[in-house]
Amino acid sequence: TVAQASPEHEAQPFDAEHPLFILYTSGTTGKPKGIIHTSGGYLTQASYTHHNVFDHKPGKDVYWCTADIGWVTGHSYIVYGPLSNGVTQVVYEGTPNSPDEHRHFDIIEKYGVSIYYTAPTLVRTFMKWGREIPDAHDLSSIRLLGSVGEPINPEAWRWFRDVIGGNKAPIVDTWWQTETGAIMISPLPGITATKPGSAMAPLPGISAKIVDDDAKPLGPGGNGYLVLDEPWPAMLRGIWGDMERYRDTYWSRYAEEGWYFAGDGAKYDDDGALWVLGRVDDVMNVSGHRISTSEVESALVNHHGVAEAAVVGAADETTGQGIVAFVILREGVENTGDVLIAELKAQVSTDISPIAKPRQITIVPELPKTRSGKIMRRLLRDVAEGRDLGDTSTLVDPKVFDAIRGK
Ligand code: 7RM
Repeated sequence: TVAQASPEHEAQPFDAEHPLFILYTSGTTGKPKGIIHTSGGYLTQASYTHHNVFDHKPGKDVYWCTADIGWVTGHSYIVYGPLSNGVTQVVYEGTPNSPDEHRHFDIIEKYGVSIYYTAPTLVRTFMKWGREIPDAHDLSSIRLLGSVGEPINPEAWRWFRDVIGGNKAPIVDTWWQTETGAIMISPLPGITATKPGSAMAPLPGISAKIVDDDAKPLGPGGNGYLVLDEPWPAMLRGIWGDMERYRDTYWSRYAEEGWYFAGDGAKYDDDGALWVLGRVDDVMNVSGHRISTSEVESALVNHHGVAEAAVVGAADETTGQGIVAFVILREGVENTGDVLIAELKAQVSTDISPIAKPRQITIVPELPKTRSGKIMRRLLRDVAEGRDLGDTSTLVDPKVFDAIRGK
């Protein structure tokens, strides 16, 4: 118990390669992998990125990373990075709507939170609840916002900056993985000019490329695979108990080049800004056109009535895959049925192209998500293709499927 614990703690030295932790990935795509991290490199990079990406000033800032401590974001940016930098921080566990939807804003106001690091899924939830809620609070202490976990759609980015950031706080959209241990691609506040929805560029010391199947680097507009072509201090050291799977998953695709395969699709825009498009397994193939799920989701959320959208490619006899969308409406928006669905299809058609128009759109009350806010598209594909559900053990709320199927 706490009473029995010693008030003294003497730090112990460890070898740099001493194992630090094994963290199982959330497994949106299948069997979880135990990712191994070690001490020296991981701590160095967690500390360095926490200091620089969040422009953290010890003793001045009040920092709040809203992640679960059991997600890698909690490990690197609640525990190791912040504590190594002498942070003053909010550590909070609980839902954002208990006792009511003001919870996060009450905390920001009460403690004067200056750096707020969260996930796009929560930003969209706040949008759904309406801006009256944050508007009822003094959020002027906020000077920096962060986003992590999935691509942030431009609409949510703008809302985040405007409503939570007082239209002045920079947003750092941080791309990284359990496997990378620390932030790899992100703007640096006050240094990098940002664009809503783009993670912009690799951090100093990090090297990334976007390449095609033949390892050819792609220029602006080309949609390809994100690879890390140089090592980095916090890189994973293996998959616990399965080194063959480790080699196979990350190092076999570009074995000749010796590049790390991240499993994400990405592109550069005409200004050279980097856009992460989501997991490669989530890219759809419609009549030979490669369309990313996040692009279609972003177009749907652009409609004023839509709070959140999840898109999957379901087997289709004529087109190979057909686009199936699940959509949550904003609070107070009336579901006009076919009229609304026609509007949504038209929106995607004009925003992207007629080929990206969903074959089917279903209005649902909830989406199946992991605790880190990632949509379980594998399970939605099961629903769209009429299959029984696979492993649902990493879902926050397995009951959402009754609602989605209208039971
Ligand atoms: C930190 C974390 C990793 C996967 C990754 C991406 C997606 C994370 C962003 C992002 C676009 C971002 N670790 N992802 N951050 N996609 N922009 N800023 O999430 O191991 O749980 O997931 O998450 O697909 O490969 S994780």
